[in-house]
Amino acid sequence: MDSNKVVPAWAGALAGVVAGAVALGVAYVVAAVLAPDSFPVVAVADAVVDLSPAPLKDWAIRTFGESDKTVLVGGVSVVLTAVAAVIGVLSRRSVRLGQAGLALFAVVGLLAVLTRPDAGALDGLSTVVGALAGSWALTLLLGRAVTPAGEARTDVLAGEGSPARPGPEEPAEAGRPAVMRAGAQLYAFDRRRLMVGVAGGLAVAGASGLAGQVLSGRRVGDTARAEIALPRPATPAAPLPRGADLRLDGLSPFVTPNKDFYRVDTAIVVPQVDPKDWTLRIHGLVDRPVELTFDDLLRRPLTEADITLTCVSNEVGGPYVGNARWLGVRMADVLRQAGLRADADMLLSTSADGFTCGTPVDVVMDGRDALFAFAMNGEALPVEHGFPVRQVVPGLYGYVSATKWVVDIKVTRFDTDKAYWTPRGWAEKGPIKTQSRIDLPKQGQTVQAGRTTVAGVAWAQHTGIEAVEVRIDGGAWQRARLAQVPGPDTWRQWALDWDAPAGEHTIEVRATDAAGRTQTGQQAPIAPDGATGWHSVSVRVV
Ligand SMILES: Nc1nc2c(c(=O)[nH]1)N[C@H]1C(S)=C(S)[C@@H](COP(=O)(O)O)O[C@H]1N2
Ligand SMILES: [Mo]
Repeated sequence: MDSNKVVPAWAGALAGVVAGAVALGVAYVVAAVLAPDSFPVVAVADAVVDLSPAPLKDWAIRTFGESDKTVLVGGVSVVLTAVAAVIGVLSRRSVRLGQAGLALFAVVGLLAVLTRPDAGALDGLSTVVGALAGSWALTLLLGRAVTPAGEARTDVLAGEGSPARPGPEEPAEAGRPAVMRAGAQLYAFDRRRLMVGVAGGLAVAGASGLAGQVLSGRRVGDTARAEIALPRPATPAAPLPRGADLRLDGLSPFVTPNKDFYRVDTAIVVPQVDPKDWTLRIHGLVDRPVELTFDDLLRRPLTEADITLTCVSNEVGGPYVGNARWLGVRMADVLRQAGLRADADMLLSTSADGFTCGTPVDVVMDGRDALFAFAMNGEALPVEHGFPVRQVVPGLYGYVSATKWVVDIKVTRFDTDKAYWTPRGWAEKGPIKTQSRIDLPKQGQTVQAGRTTVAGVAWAQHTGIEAVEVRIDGGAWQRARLAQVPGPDTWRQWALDWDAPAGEHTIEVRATDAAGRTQTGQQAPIAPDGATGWHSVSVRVV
């Protein structure tokens, strides 16, 4: 039946959008039960992340920061809504056409879902069931959009009983809806019936969305996490020196609370890994492949260490750095058990969601506290920080070392394998560059004239910070006082008292590492291997 002329375009678009909402709501609840990242919107967003060129990704991280994922999912949703509206408008001509549009959509969703590295056999189900629900809703809604408007006058009918065939329409006039005919029947647009259908569709979409939300609220990671009793470490961390935290208002605390710890990853939906099912497989260039369960890991001699993690995407003065006390097993112990071959120079670690890091073997084996960590600041790893197990390697940026939800280590060579970020324009190896940051005063702050404190943090992981200097308005460098540190693997707080005169002032900072190397003032962008330059803030003193 051709409802093209009788159903206005806006009503078609509305039907399309509501049908789309039903499709997504149903897909969401099915995905919540089966596998949360099989939700097609998430899978498509994931595919966008993986396929988009590095500069675009960097721009997104810079522009949207930690809300980049929200923005992306929002963007995908806007596109989906627009396409659903178009499908609805087309469906007025033929419901088949609309169904074909939906099917095409489902194929795109399915492709995104099934090409995920961790895709399971059932993962396509949410997309398929969602598309069927959407198609059903669309047919129902368009059926409701028209209503019989009495018998057609027989004298204009070409032939009784002939298949439904569009006839000439009677144009809409004020107060009288357009009608059309199918066989002997005249049809008119029925706004009221459509709206009742729309309300019903929205109710279905809302209810299934809500159900999906409730179901995905209690995920296996969260429940399993609460049940873990942390064993005592064989090698505890040295007690924190008294003066490790200067406790200044506005200065980053020495230990970053888990809830404030920065998060950077490619996962749109946080992988939910049950420690009961978790294993870590170590294979490749080894004498004896090893497979560990979570219990195996907990039974080994444990090491606890304070380590500051840094992201290569951290701009000078940026927030993607945090310090925590980690508990885990030394990677070197496990690798020695496997027996590394002499030609191996890279550990290609893979996460439960298919992300990979390439970590230099020599760094992990040189005696530093490179860990398979399962606890952070005295609690089991938060799910978004890699529960049940992640890597932490002092001195290397996260993208080459800190694999969260780690499940597999292939011992290999840099000339054989490429990790996730390497073909995307980032350096193969990522040692952390020495940096320092001014936490207070803040950029643009108005400060009272007189004695005030300038303070911040500096880091040069696994070498340590030996000095921090500050200068005002390009003047002489002045030594800041340094807080104590437990070792070379954490950041170090610093502070300087400043007798601030009225006016506009610029404060700059630079650090020198324990090997005597002073941080360069030369500015470099974050790609390919980390930003350089001195952090500066401008303040107004009154
Ligand atoms: N599975 C997985 N692990 C990952 C990443 C990722 O995208 N996926 N990102 C890495 C990067 S770039 C950084 S900086 C750190 C950040 O760890 P955090 O989120 O716990 O702070 O995790 C690393 N581990
Ligand atoms: Mo990172």
